[in-house]
Amino acid sequence: MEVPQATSLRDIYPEDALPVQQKRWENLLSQFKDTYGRQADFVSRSPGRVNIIGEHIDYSLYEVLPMAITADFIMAVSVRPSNEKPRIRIANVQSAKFPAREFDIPAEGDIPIDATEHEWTNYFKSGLRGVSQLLEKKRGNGHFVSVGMDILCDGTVPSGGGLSSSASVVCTSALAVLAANGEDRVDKKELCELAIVSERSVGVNSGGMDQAASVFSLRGSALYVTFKPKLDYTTIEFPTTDPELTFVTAQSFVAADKHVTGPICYNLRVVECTLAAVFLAKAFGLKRELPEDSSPLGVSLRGFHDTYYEEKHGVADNTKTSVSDFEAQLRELVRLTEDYLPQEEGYTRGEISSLLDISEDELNSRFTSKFPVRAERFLLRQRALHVFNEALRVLKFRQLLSSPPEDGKELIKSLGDLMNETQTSCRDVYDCSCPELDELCDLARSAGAAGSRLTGAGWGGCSVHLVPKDKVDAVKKVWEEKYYRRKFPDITEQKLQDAVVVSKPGSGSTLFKVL
Ligand code: NG1
Ligand code: MG
Repeated sequence: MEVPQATSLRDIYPEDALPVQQKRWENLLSQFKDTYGRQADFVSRSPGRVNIIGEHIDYSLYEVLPMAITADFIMAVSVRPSNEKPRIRIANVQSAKFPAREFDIPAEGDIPIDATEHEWTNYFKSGLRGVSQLLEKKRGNGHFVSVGMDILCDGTVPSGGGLSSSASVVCTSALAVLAANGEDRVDKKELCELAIVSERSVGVNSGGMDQAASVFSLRGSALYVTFKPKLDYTTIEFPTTDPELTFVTAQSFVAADKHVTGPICYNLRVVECTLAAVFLAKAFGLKRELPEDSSPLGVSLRGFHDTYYEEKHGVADNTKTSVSDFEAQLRELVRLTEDYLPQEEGYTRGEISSLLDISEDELNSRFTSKFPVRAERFLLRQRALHVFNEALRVLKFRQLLSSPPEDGKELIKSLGDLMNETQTSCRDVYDCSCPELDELCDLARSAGAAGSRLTGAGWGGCSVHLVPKDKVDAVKKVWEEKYYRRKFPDITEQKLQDAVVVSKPGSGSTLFKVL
């Protein structure tokens, strides 16, 4: 599947978004000319995503169900003359917030990226670095140096908002660098894998959900993303129901900063899930080492899951197990975890290393050094229970979409119930919610939302709600009165507009040739 080349914005955005997008793109292209004195060659584009269900399980390699949203990152590019030293000039339409930068592309070695600083061009650099490494391998004629590029960007995905702003920048950047270097027939999976690796180089050992949703999405469909045995996806049409299924996203305006290495931090959850996998493997007496996989630290709960069934139940290759058997396995793993990981108070490094029969130094070097985490206790039980139960909810949600009950009201209630269970688990078991997100969800449910939950990493950022169309205004109203105007009395109308968005499943990465 190749990244589509669009010649009209109609190929990219839903009808009702066209007027705004037309003006936005015209502004980008005219500002490009003013900035660089010539017309852009092409525009690269990748959207943000909202995760409908399957939270904090992609890095454990379980399936997730996101969809692309209309908000995206667009990048107008022109290739600089090849007889000059290759140089990057990158600017943003929001020049005050994201100041213009210039830098030469080094003749040898990788593009330098200082991941400790929150420099907005780091995500572009990570895309540039990823593409350079890919093309060096692919073209095989020594060190690859990209052509010079003049760039102007415009992003509308709120950053730190759980709608994957970072992934939209990395996917757009990688696509732009590929196209600038003559690779304008880009395989979607190649672009997605490249974006996942690239984003990890700027310090967040994320899963692959965001990049998959940004690259693969087709308008009108949700995306069912699998990570094992390899990254793959299927699109799932939303059934047309009465009342119509409407997804609404609402910002909490609490900045979720994943780079915080405090107890509530993304990287700590990745470490806890990884430790839970190796702990369970040992506790269940698995003989074989867990298989090396594409999870951030190389072994995952999914790897444990498959190895357990292959070894203990003689299953040849568990990734080929039927959905119903897989569901039964997950239910059994929930029960076994309750027995084998009894400590609600969590496990210390000492307890874990002694069970694994390794030194604490080895434990630290293998699991808690790649990304710095500060924690005395690791809540292995809670994290494993959330992951197995959440993986079950994704399967049930997908089945409901694929074979919906006749009655639309029943469908919306069943889907909503699953989303509410996810929110409860994120709040009480995985501890990645926050009071503001909980309040947005309670208010939405009180006004008729069928399902309400945080979306993305949590600890702030965004929420997603399944709302029957005829209840959308009531939900917006209760948020405005009881949340936004109360917490932010001087909120501007524009910020209020941007806070709540009715999200239709949008299209993914696209290249747009400027004619
Ligand atoms: P957000 O918060 O939208 O960037 C993050 C991870 C995802 C996934 C979700 C939780 C990054 C880049 N993305 O999404 O891989 O783990 O949290 O489900 O960190
Ligand atoms: Mg992100």
